Amino acid sequence: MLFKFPTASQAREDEVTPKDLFLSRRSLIASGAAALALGGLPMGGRSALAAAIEAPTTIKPADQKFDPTTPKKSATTYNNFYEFGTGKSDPSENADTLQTRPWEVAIGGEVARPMTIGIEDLLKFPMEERIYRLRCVEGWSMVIPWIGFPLAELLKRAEPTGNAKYVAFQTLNDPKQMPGLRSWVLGWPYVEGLRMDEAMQPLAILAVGMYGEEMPKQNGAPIRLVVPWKYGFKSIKSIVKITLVDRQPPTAWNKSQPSEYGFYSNVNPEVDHPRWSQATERRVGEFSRRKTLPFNGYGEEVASLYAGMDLKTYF
Ligand SMILES: Nc1nc2c(c(=O)[nH]1)N[C@H]1C(S)=C(S)[C@@H](COP(=O)(O)O)O[C@H]1N2
Ligand SMILES: [Mo]
Repeated sequence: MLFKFPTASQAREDEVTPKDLFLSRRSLIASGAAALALGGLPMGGRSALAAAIEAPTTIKPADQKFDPTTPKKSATTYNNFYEFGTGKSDPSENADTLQTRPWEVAIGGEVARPMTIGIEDLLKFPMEERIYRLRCVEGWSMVIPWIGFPLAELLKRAEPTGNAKYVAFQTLNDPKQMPGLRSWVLGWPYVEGLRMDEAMQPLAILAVGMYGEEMPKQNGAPIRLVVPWKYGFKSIKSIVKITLVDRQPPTAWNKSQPSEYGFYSNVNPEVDHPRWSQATERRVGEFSRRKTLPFNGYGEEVASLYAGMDLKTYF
């Protein structure tokens, strides 16, 4: 399967509508997976298509076979993005004030090549579709077809130094665009962090789209992290800053409730959150609950990162 990602800088202004500016997608008829991900797909202008980036698609077969993809409508109207309010429908109702162009991500700290990279250049990374489970610590989950590229690819470009042991992420912090910042819900800006080896794990992606389309604002446009083996709150949205550091960085939920939210936050059915059992989960759109899997089902790929660690202590 091929995706086409025309970017604003590649498309001629007079040939495209704003909707075309981001991405269009070739039909997916070549694959049986098509039916899962097909939605209303915007068609790109001619030049946009000509200049598009083509990339092979990776789909996790296990997810595809046993887990139906969550309807796009649910994944884009049932959100946590507290910068736009704490209700599940608040982000989809309020996030239109987020300005996603121009957008830059600053990468610095323990790197040989600090840089500021614009969204147009971020869109030039080879894109893949990854169907991942997203497990929220509140007890619900979704299966979402993300479009993005491994975080490791961006980090490598900045050339981490030997002192880079962790990666710190920061969300945009603009009360004019984000009404939720006017009240103290969390200490703003939203920040998150990963250990360096977690950040380099190829399952950890920076996502710029979902369901074959540009990332909706409520889901963290224009670029957000997706770390599928960790609780959803680690997957920080609308990132403006990435800093490589030598010490474990503060994280938004850990700062606000350290007894409830640890730094690692690997999905673990055996370690309950003080207020919510983590043993089972409800897929958004389904009624019955299913068993939560260790590392959210990605143990084969990531369990070795935590060999020898007591996951009850390092929750
Ligand atoms: N900046 C920011 N990122 C965030 C959040 C947030 O409130 N602010 N919520 C987190 C939580 S709790 C979850 S479960 C996921 C939800 O992602 P989704 O809305 O795309 O499903 O985003 C995470 N990223
Ligand atoms: Mo969450």
